[in-house]
Parts: sequence; structure tokens; C-alpha cells
Amino acid sequence: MQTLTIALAKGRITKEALPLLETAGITPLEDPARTRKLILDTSRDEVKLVVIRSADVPTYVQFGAADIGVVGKDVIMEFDGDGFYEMLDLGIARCRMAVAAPADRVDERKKRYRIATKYVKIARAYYAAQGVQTEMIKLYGSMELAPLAGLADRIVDLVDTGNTLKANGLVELEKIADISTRLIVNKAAMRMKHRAIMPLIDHIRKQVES
Ligand code: PRT
Ligand code: MG
Repeated sequence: MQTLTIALAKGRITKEALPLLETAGITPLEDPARTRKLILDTSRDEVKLVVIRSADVPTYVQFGAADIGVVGKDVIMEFDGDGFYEMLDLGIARCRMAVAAPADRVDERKKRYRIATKYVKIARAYYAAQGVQTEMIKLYGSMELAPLAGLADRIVDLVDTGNTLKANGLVELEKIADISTRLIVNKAAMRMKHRAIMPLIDHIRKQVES
């Protein structure tokens, strides 16, 4: 039997994706949140799970180290490379990518804005399309701190409830994109393991639609 390896972005995506996989009879034999094992066996002999940093999911799938990946659209948009198909919108871990600024500097006009973000590629493309000059400052977390500390004029980050922005005196200026979790499939695996992959995708699609 052909084995299928599914890479899940750890954190909230894994938490929300596991119930979907469960409806397809795929349950990890150990709790991903507790075990130190990196490759998890599941209730289906031929299916393995790897739970990894979200930014690594597209890389695993691109190179075929995982056949299927479950990861945020934000991570896919920021990723350089292909080698996979985006097959499904799972509709989980929804949020939006947005520009935010300190409430008292919303109307500030500058020739060139300093933008702090984890999403340099997305932010650069967004501002380039508007003809706005920017300088990108790459951060790996807590983007909200950057304007408060004088590091940047604005941030580009994910927003869900808006509570984090509010707690830090920031307001949302523009939405860049709606974000949700996507299921991606390695291109070669799509051909070679079609008979194992397609029923699983069809099943999950039906679950998502209902
Ligand atoms: O290492 P990395 O941070 O990438 O991953 P992680 O292991 O910490 O995963 P986790 O659980 O943070 O999930 C990241 C993925 O979840 C993202 O790639 C998105 O696709 C999705 N997602 C959905 C979110 C949010 N909603 C979200 N609100 N990821 C992050 N946030 C953060 C946001 O960056 C901000 O700091 O939550 C804060 C804002 O939330 P509100 O509700 O206060 O607006
Ligand atoms: Mg996080």
C-alpha cells in the first residue's frame, strides 16, 4: 500500500485540522501536543503525520517529503517556490492580513514608510501595486511592538478579533487579504498517488462544505 505523509502546521492549525482528518478516519496514535515524536502514526496504517513549523510546510510538500500539507494562505503567499497544488480551502484558522498604525499616527503622510512585518514579500507587493515607497523591516514575531518602540511607522500582520491591535493602541488601516487554511498537494504525488489522495480530498471537501 502507498504511504501518505501529511504535514500539519503546528499550533492552532493542527488543533483545528485534526477534527477534519478524524472524519476521514485519520487519528494520530499519540497526542501531537504532548509527544516528542516528530513522525506520528495514525489509525490508518498507510497515513503518517508530521507536525512542523508552519513556514516549513510548503518546503516539505514542494520536495515531496510530505505528500500533503495543511498550512495558512499567509504562509503560502509568502513562500517562494512551487511544486505543489493548492487543492482546498479548509475554512479554518480564518483571519485577515492587514496594515495597522498607531491610532495617533493614522493620518501621517511620509515619502517613505517603514513597515515592520514577518510578511516582507506580501507587504512589498502590496505597496508596490499602490506606488507607495517603503522600507521593509523583517521581524519574526510581536509585530505590534515595532511602531510603539519607534522601529516602524506601520505593520503588516494577521488580525482576527483585533484585540491585539487594540491592546497596543494600533488601528487597522487597510485589509490586504482574507486568510484561511489551505490543503496543498505535491505535484508528483498527485500523479503517483492519485488513488490514495483523491478520495481523501473529496471526503474533506464534503466535510468542509457541510
Ligand atoms: O511559528 P508561527 O507563528 O508561524 O506558527 P505558530 O506555531 O505560532 O502557529 P499559530 O498557532 O500562531 O498559527 C499560525 C497560523 O494561524 C497563521 O499562519 C495563520 O494562517 C493562522 N492564524 C489565524 C493566525 C491568526 N488567525 C492570528 N490571529 N495566526 C496568527 N494570529 C496572531 C496575529 O499574528 C496577531 O499577533 O494573533 C494576533 C492577532 O489576533 P487578534 O485576535 O488579537 O486580532
Ligand atoms: Mg504564532
